[in-house]
Amino acid sequence: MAVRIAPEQIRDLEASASAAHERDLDALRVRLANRGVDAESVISEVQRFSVAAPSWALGTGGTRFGRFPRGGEPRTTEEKLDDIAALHALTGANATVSLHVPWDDPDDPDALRAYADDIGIGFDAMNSNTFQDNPSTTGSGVSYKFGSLAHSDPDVRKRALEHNRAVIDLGVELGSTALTVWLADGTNHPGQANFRRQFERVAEGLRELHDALPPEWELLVEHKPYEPAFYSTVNADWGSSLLLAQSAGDRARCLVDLGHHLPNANIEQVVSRLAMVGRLGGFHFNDSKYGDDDLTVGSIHPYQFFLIVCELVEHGRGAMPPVRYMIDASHNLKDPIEDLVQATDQIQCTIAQALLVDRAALREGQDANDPALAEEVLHDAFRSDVRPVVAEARRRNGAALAPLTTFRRIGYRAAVTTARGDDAVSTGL
Ligand code: LRH
Ligand code: MN
Repeated sequence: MAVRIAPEQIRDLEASASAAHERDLDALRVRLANRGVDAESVISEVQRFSVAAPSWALGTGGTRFGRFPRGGEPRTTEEKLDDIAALHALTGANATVSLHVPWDDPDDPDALRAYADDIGIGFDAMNSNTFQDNPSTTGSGVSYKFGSLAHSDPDVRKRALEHNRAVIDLGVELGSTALTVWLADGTNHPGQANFRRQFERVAEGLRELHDALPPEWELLVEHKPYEPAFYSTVNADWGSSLLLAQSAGDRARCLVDLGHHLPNANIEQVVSRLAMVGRLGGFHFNDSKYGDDDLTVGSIHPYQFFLIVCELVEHGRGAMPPVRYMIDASHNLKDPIEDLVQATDQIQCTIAQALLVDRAALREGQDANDPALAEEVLHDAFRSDVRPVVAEARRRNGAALAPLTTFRRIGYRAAVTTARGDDAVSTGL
């Protein structure tokens, strides 16, 4: 029996916090008005925003050194949708899920779509998987050990294309309109493979996939510098990804996973470049300290995340541009839903801060070569406590003022652990 979180339940639990919220909101409304900012425009833009939840991050993540499942994890794709519906009830900003095949491999796509419709969850980009051997994707005699679309063996490449096309077919049945292709393809040893031949094989494969896209669909290519390959990766950086998207076709764009950049990379500039040439397709939001750590959004580099969102608002002429926003995280220690609540809250707050940037004053500082002034303009926005307008946006979406506290007070995890069992473990990373 699925556990649902109803808007009335949230309202009743948060009734005592409503007066304080109104006071904080009124005070912020005045402060913003003094800066020429209409709080209503910020509230409605935050209300409008939604970020897809990853189906592979509703269980406990782990590393090669260990995994500490907590029980009560979703055992089926339906139960993952239940958890995303609970998340969305609290944030008002996670109306879609991004599935990963074959970690999600529904027997009856129509039934799954009907189930999702019932609970108000849609399907964002589908993710294929040619980085693990799996009977349903490789079958016998084929392995992705030495790559997939880049593999020297045409049978392996053929199999990888078949899998991607099958993922598109499933997505069509579910109402999705995008395929994300992240390839682990690369090498561990100098000389192991020819860089150019590998790249050309991948480019050819992506062109074939692009040309097989149903109408309205788009192809997202996701770059990553290393892991699991530790000497070279075919689609290692934004430059390689842009070349692959441009050679694949008009409906191919680049997906930027924030954790897929070498230390000190200027990710906000990467975003600006891809947006400038019309090839920015979407994001996997997370944060990192060292490698592809898949930590909570904005938990390590909040100012960098703010600068990235400022580039998006700039590109969107004062609003978030219509690209695909998704979270891609792995929860080794935190409750998966709590981590996704915090990630979504951080994204909502950062959007509100970016909307406070006085872009005319910033331009003035830039044109006058006055870096101190330009920086002050950014700091003014970044140092603004926007939580009241974000809470109000959630409240108007029928969601929670304080989603994490309310999630705990509702006792959702305990309820689903009773329903699913202590040993229930989810598919995914
Ligand atoms: C690769 C990646 C990719 C997914 C996987 C779950 O590191 O970011 O987006 O396929 O994580
Ligand atoms: Mn990713």
